[in-house]
Amino acid sequence: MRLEQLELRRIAIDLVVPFRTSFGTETSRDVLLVHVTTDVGDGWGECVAMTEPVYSPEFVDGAQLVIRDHFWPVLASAGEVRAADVEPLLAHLHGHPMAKAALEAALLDAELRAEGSNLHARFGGDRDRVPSGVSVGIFPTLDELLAQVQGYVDEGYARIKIKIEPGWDLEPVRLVRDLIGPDMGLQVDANTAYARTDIDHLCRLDEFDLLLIEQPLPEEDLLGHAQLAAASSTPICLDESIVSIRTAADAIELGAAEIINIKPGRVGGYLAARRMHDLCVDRGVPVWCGGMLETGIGRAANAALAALPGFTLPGDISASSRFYARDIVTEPITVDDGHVAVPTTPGLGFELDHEFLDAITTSVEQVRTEHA
Ligand code: OSB
Ligand code: MG
Repeated sequence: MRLEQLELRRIAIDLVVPFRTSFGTETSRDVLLVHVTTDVGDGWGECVAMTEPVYSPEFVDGAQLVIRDHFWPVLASAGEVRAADVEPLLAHLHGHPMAKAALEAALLDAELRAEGSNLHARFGGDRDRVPSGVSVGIFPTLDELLAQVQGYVDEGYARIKIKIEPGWDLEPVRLVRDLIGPDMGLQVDANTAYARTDIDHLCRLDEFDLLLIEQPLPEEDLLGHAQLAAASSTPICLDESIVSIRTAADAIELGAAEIINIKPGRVGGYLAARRMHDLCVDRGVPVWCGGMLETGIGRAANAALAALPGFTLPGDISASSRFYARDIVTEPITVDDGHVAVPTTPGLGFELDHEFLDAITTSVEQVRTEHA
């Protein structure tokens, strides 16, 4: 394809319930959508960068700038490009995996649509539906937490993940385990809120038969995670730490990652996410697909990724309604019998609801590229 136009569109979309993690509370998302027009058609990608750099160094204004001023000029002047060329063409520009992932996703959407194909077919996942887990935030009271969890159990989710932080761990986990019973999958995510000095404390979670503890320690602390993994009988899963195939391989070898949460935005794109899956399968490490509160664009593509055979644990691929009253796609993801259907519509697997998209658009920036 030859790239003709870049559109950077920002939307404001409210969450149905505030989402609190150890790094802060979100009540709405300011989402950057990347829309590319090429000589074979157009495509859309969603950037998962948040407003503030609290999950990783990226933030949405920075992502927009680096795509517009640094990434797009390289790709637009490269002549014929395929989605698979994005990563190598931008490799000399350090970091910004979420921005790169969004641009690559837009090219992938355009390319697949032009081929009359979709991401599920491209990846070759062997399932047409994937188990759906739900990520539950921190609440002002335990009663509110339990009421939310009960609602998700009633909706049929296949597993529950609750956010923890110092002061909100053993008691909420005990109560949620009692509520959902011994057979339902339960896991916790600390988003780096603990320190190596908390290893003994974190081992007290062992009695609750959790599927995993996600990213308890700071992202750079691979050795601390290895020490915790050796001490704890609950498997340690990394999220924030795993920023590349190399960190994944090293964390596995160190014994710091017994399970890996794969997020396409964090690792630089869906194609890199697929390669990380392949590495983990090769090393015998289970993976699951994480989420970043995506709209229907990102969630559709996540479901196609999660259909690959190494995704043996339920992902954070909840129904659109878990976060949004109305989505920007015409067929928002739903949970049926604890599962989400893997979309097979052309491209990444969604069609936009243009009327709603326009209604919640807060800015549009366009860059045209004239080819000689
Ligand atoms: O750590 O997995 C995380 C959302 C934003 C940033 C980080 C995380 C999360 C979630 C939400 O847990 C998962 C989802 O999108 O359903
Ligand atoms: Mg996480």
